[in-house]
Amino acid sequence: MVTLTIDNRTVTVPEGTTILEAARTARIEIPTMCYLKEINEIGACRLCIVEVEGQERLIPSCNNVVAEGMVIHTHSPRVREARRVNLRLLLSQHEIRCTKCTRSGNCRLQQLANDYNLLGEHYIKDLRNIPTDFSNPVVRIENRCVRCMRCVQICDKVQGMHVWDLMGTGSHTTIGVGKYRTLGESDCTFCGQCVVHCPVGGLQEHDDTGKVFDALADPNKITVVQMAPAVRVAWAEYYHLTPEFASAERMVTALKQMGFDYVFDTNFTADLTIMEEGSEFVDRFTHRERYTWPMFTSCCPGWVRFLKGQFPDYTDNLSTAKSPQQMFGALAKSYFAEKIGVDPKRIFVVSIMPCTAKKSEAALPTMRTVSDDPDVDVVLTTREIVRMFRGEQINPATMEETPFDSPLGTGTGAAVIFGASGGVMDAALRSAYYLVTGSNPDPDAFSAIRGVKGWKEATFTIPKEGDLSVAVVSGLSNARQLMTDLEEGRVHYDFVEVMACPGGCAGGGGQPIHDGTEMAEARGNVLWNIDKKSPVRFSHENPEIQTLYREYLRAPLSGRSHHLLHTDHEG
Ligand code: HC0
Ligand code: SF4
Repeated sequence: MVTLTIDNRTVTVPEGTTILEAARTARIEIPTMCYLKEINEIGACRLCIVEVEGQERLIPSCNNVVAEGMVIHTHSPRVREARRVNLRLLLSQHEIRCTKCTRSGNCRLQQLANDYNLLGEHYIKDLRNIPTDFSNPVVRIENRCVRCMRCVQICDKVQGMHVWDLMGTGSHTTIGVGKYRTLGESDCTFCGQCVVHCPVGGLQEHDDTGKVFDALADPNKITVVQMAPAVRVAWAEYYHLTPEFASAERMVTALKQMGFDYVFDTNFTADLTIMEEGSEFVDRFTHRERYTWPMFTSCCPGWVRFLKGQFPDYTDNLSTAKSPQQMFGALAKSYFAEKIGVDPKRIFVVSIMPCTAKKSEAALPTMRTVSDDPDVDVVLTTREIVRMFRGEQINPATMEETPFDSPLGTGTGAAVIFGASGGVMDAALRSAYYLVTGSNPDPDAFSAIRGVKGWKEATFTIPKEGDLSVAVVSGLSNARQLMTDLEEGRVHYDFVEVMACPGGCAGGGGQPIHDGTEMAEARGNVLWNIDKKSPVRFSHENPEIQTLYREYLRAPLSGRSHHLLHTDHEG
């Protein structure tokens, strides 16, 4: 252990601890912009500089480790003045138009400029003239970038995709898409992890709120909205509400007030996904020789794009089940349109997702099942819907609860856990067990695969069928390792769930941004708790799903189910 003094306090920490982390153990906050623990410790922003007695130069605290007897000052006059200079340098390359930036009010640079009283000063104005590419779900705005390198490092170290790279030299150094491609031409999966780790507004989702306002104002459109599992445990972070108060049903009221004609739940089609994907798995498992193994889940578009791009020989291993988002769109424009007796062309489907990649999934040419229009017309992130609420002066925190509409509005505990890593697998196993044995397992029988660990594995015994070996992976670096290990025969599984975002959709790229704080675990725990308290915890017991099969689809994997709910992953 090493003992040192920080701001007149004695601190004892393990050897090798950085000064920044040592200060944090004593609850001394040192400002940073670029720092992400164990991911980006490069001292790029120079805001975390501190003064060490006996050393002439100020040093960054994020990448210098403690030494016995050090005496450190984190907020001395020298430090403060140097920090102001470094902040000015950052501001000099940043387009200071906070009123038109989506991160206004949630921007580290804006906050520090305020805290260090730097507003109103004049900075260099000759910003680069690089046009913004609005053709993808992830949008990079050059003149807001502060070269903190977080996006590069997240993409390299956590997602293993190496999409972003340093470009140019000297004062022209910036961040761009490696190998001088456009983002659309690159391997980007649009997971949005770079967006949620950007400290300023240099990266954001493609804003689609205008299209939704237009549809809401169009008297010929019947507007139908679905809400993803993980959105319900994140929207209220903007309003500082407790998870108990911040229910999905309060969101329903707000969406109704906004003018949506029908508010439905993606949980409904998450249960349907289990019926289709679970049946598919049982079919594959009982005819093992016809298929290549393992079977992969197919509901995360970041993962699907990754697999098709990086390991295309494994595309057939993907379940043919569409994601719940896309099943919902296809059913809203078929089953539901028939039920209310309207032309599907009049139905405008909006998704609220924790995800940026869902925007590209909805735009796939294969996701136009019902007509030549997309089955899902617009995908909004959690951030976008909250912006819309704000613009309309709608505050869900002040609202009563309203139930979801029927018939696409009922979900079980098995559905809500889709939003957490391990949830899709857990829900699928609950129903696969039932399909094989005719009786329900303990709903918590598969809890070994829960939690945010990046790669989990377990073996479960299904009576009559034998042992089932499963893996649950989140984060694309882990997915790449999984694929390499599968290819090289180091691991063998029957069924694998992969989610592109660490911790699953709860930590998705479209979720509220808490600079430098990972939220997937806390949000995921709320989802698991909702499941625990749900009166129904098996997808096959969802009464609206049972009605859907009785009235319309007939059975899982029927001809109609195949047409509406499955895809060959071409395109
Ligand atoms: Fe997810 Fe989904 S769980 S991918 O993360 O399967 O976006 O929440 O909506 O579609 O249900 C995202 C979340 C979904 C889908 C569901 C799945
Ligand atoms: Fe989107 Fe969820 Fe996949 Fe992340 S894990 S890319 S939020 S579907």
